[in-house]
Amino acid sequence: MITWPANSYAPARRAERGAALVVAMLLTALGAAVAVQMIVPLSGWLVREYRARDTQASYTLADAAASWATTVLAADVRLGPVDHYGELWATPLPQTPVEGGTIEGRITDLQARFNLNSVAPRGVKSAANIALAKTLFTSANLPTTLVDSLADAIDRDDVTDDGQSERQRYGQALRNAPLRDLGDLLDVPGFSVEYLRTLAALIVVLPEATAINVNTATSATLAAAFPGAQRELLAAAIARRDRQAFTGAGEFAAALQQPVVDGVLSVNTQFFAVDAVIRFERAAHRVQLRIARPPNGRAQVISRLISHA
Ligand SMILES: [Ca+2]
Ligand SMILES: [Ca+2]
Repeated sequence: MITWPANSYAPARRAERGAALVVAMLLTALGAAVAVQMIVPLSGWLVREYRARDTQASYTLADAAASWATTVLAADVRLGPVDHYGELWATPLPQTPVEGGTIEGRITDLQARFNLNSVAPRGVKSAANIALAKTLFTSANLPTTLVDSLADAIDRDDVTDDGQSERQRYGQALRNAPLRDLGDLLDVPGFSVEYLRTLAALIVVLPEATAINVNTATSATLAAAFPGAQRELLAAAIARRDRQAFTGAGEFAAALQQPVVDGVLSVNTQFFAVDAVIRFERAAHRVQLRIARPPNGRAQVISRLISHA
C-alpha cells in the first residue's frame, strides 16, 4: 500500500524517496522476468540460446515494464482523482540493473495535449472543443478550416454546419468515426504530411474524447484554452501547479481570472504514455506504451511499440 501525502513534502527529498519507491515497485513487477534470465549463463548452449532469443527477452521485460507502470498508476487512483506531475507515477524510473541488463523510463500524461477526437465526443460536435482547436491551429499558423473538416470527419452525421451533404462539400465520403491514430488525419480533407508534422508536438489522438488536464497541460494548450488570459497569470499558474496542484478546472480558471468552459478541462487523467529503454548486453530496445486507466483504477496497456534504441 502506498501512502503519499500530496503537497506536503520538500521537493528534493520527495524525488529521492519517490525514485526509491518506483525502483522497488519495478523490481516486484520484474520478479518473473528476472527468474527466466537467471537460468541463462549455465552452459555454452544456453548462452547461444539466450543470444538468439534476445528480442524475446526484451519482450518479456517490456511486459514487466508494463506491469510496473500499471501498478504505479493503479496505486495512484487510491490517492484521489487529482493527477499532476508532483505525484509518484511521474517520478522517472532511473537506470536500474536487472538480471542481464538495465531498464529506465518515465510515465507522462497524454491529456497534457489537445486530443483531436475531442472535437466530436460520442459522434456529436463540441463547440467549445472546436473553438479551442481553432485557436491552437491558428497559433501554429494552420488554417482553421482544417478543424471544420476534422469535426465533420469525426462526427457521426453526413451533413455540414450549413446543412450541405459532407460528400458534396468535400468531394468524398468522410469516416464519421474517431481517428485511430495521427495517420488517419491524411484521409481528412485538407490535411497534408507537412501539417501533420506541425501538429505532432501540439496534439494527441486518443481512443475517445478527453478533457485536458490543467495540472499537466503544455503552455501552448492552456494558452489556446484561455485565449483571453494574461500571459503573467498563466505563467504563475503553471509555476505553481507541481508544488500545489489545482483541485478543479474552476480553480485553475479562477487563477487566470477567466470563466471556465464545461467539458474541456479537468484535473484527472485516464490516458498515459510510458517511454522506457531496456538494455541487454549489446542490444537496446525502446518500449513505448499507451495505458488507459479508467476511474476504477484498472490500468491496462492499449498500445505497444518496441523498437531498437
Ligand atoms: Ca493522481
Ligand atoms: Ca460527419
